[in-house]
Amino acid sequence: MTANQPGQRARQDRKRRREHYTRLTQPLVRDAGVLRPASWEEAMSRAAEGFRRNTEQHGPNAFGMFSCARSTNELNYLAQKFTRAVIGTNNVDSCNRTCHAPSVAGLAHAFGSGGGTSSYQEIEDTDVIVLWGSNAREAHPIFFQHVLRGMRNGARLFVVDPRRTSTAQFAERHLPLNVGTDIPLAYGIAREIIHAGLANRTFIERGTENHAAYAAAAEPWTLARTEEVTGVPAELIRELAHVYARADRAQLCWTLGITEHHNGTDNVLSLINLGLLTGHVGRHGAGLNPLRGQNNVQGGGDMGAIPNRMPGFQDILDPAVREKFGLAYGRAIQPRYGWNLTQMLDHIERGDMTTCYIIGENPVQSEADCQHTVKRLSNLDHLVVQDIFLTKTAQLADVVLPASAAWCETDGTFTNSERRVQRVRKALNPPPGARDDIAILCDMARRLGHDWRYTPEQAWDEMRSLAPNHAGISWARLEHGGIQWPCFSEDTLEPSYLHARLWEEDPERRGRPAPFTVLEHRPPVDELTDEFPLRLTTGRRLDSYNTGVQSGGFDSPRRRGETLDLHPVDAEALGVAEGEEVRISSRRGSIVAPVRLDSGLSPGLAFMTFHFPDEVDVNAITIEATCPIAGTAEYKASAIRVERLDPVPAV
Ligand SMILES: Nc1nc2c(c(=O)[nH]1)N[C@H]1C(S)=C(S)[C@@H](COP(=O)(O)OP(=O)(O)OC[C@H]3O[C@@H](n4cnc5c(=O)[nH]c(N)nc54)[C@H](O)[C@@H]3O)O[C@H]1N2
Ligand SMILES: Nc1nc2c(c(=O)[nH]1)N[C@H]1C(S)=C(S)[C@@H](COP(=O)(O)OP(=O)(O)OC[C@H]3O[C@@H](n4cnc5c(=O)[nH]c(N)nc54)[C@H](O)[C@@H]3O)O[C@H]1N2
Ligand SMILES: [Mo]
Repeated sequence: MTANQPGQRARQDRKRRREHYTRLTQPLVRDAGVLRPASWEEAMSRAAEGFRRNTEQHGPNAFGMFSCARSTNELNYLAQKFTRAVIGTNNVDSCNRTCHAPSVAGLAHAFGSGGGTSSYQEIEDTDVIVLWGSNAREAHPIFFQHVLRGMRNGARLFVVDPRRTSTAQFAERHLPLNVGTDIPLAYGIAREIIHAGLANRTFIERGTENHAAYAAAAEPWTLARTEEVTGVPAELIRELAHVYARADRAQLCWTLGITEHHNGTDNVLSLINLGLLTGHVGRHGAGLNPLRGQNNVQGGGDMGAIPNRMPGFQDILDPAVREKFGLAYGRAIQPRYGWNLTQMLDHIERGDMTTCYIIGENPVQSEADCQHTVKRLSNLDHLVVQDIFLTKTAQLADVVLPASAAWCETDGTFTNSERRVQRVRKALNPPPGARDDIAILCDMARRLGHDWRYTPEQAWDEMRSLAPNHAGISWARLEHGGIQWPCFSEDTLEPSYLHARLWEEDPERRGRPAPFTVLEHRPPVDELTDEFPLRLTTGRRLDSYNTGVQSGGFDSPRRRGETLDLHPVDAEALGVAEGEEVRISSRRGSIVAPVRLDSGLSPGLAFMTFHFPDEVDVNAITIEATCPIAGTAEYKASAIRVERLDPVPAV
């Protein structure tokens, strides 16, 4: 090997990546099994014709829309309208399904609406911050700045995570629980609060119901039993219980460590129970907050790009809601929930969904058990993918449409995790040949007989005329800064936090109480056995983004590629060294990756990302067990076996 070979290889790697990550600038259509360049006219007419053919032959429910959580509110509004008014089905969803759908379902169950309850300012004004199943320093670095400011103002930080993450390193206490034991831990904390007389009687009496049944269900979870099941020392559980309950104001924030489980919604409800028990909701500085994932996944759901809600979180099963939208859209809204993304994939497999329009999603690399996803998508009669790159998903399409990148090449709005709607403005022209997401969608609607001509602002104004909780947020107002929903009129603002009503003395003004939910502990589906003895959890690193489509083409000084992170004790038992490539197998399949040692893990626990699927396809081994309420997969708990590639021969 000559001295400059490694450098040459790195340069070749970079060149290969840059070529692979060249933006899409020309539509593609499939002929004789191969994607070839086409004119916009040809590609659009093929795309529209395929939708028409399939819905005529099989009815509107044969169509599914995957909408884009990276694109604007205005695109998401029009994508759901396209699905409901042009095609006539409620089958519209987005990556929220893989992510925070359990948070939305849990919050809606407890409080009637699915948004986080506080503002970022309140994170700075609070006394205790609990980050539960969240690696905010790496995955929510902007939010984490508010956490740091809160700490500078005196807040105490607790982190609940199986790994000692970089977030945990900032905390006063880190509770390293076993994967999938969040419900027992929440129960153990609750029981301690109840027995220490620290529950908030006023709030429980005014704002909640079902407390007695909940307290009874918590009773078996003594500190000793909770320690045994969760692996967290009893003293730490007791301390968190006392600090959280005694605080004047506390914020409980969670992310995917809670939601990406086969019982994700139950996990969310177990945290909501803690907020209800202590009255840490409905007041300034006290709240229950999922930190949302993609830049506009909150907005996508708010805009109705979900199968059960119209824009503004209005329930499709409410006849008055359907009537209002039916009149406005000139087409009756189906009186049933559509299929969510997980269900759509099932129906594609069964053959009763035959066509999909995927705008800015890469399910081939993001869905659990992705070999299965490829098989399913290949079953479609007609697949249209609208993206900024030629993804693995786009490579399966019949028509590929090159789009502009919402965050810098279009005008519109995004909504962040504190429900704040903010303007985004076009700063760059899209590459020649790419077209704006909304312009493409309007063209598609026109080809299917609907004379759509929307500027982003017109789409927004139509949306807020139909969604009372957004009615007061005009673009003119947004010139002066972001506005949180709910905002009912153009000359008022609501408090920055939700559900103050639950504290009202007058029962009339209080409205529906928030219920405690009794929950059962059900361990991860993928069982640990002698054959698959290690627990694999998957997640993120600061330097990369999701399936790597948007980050993989650029160098980062911190990036080291995919690794299998192991505790040194496990590595020693397996006889593997740092950097050594190993085979990682689950009940779904096998992949190969180099080992990295991380003493922040517990023995028995391994970690990988899903940022480099072109090199190491982690979702080939994750399990597709899903939460029956929210449809989210258990990305956070697979059972694996690790083997050396070149076992040392026995002597
Ligand atoms: N840099 C970067 N930032 C991102 C993204 C990215 O790819 N890169 N993606 C964005 C998206 S789409 C999302 S949804 C968010 C996700 O943001 P996060 O949810 O913070 O990210 P993850 O790393 O997936 O998971 C968080 C933590 O859950 C822990 N965990 C695993 N199992 C359990 C368990 O059983 N219980 C508990 N309590 N914790 C557990 C993991 O150890 C991990 O540290 O990040 C967003 N921000
Ligand atoms: N193993 C494992 N798998 C996971 C997870 C995990 O923790 N572990 N997390 C899950 C989670 S939380 C999520 S959110 C999903 C993410 O799953 P996906 O959303 O499928 O994955 P991304 O890589 O974020 O893909 C985003 C796509 O949008 C395109 N895009 C970006 N901007 C625009 C735009 O303005 N317009 C258009 N038309 N396209 C655009 C990008 O090019 C890219 O192809 O992955 C899930 N998969
Ligand atoms: Mo996400």
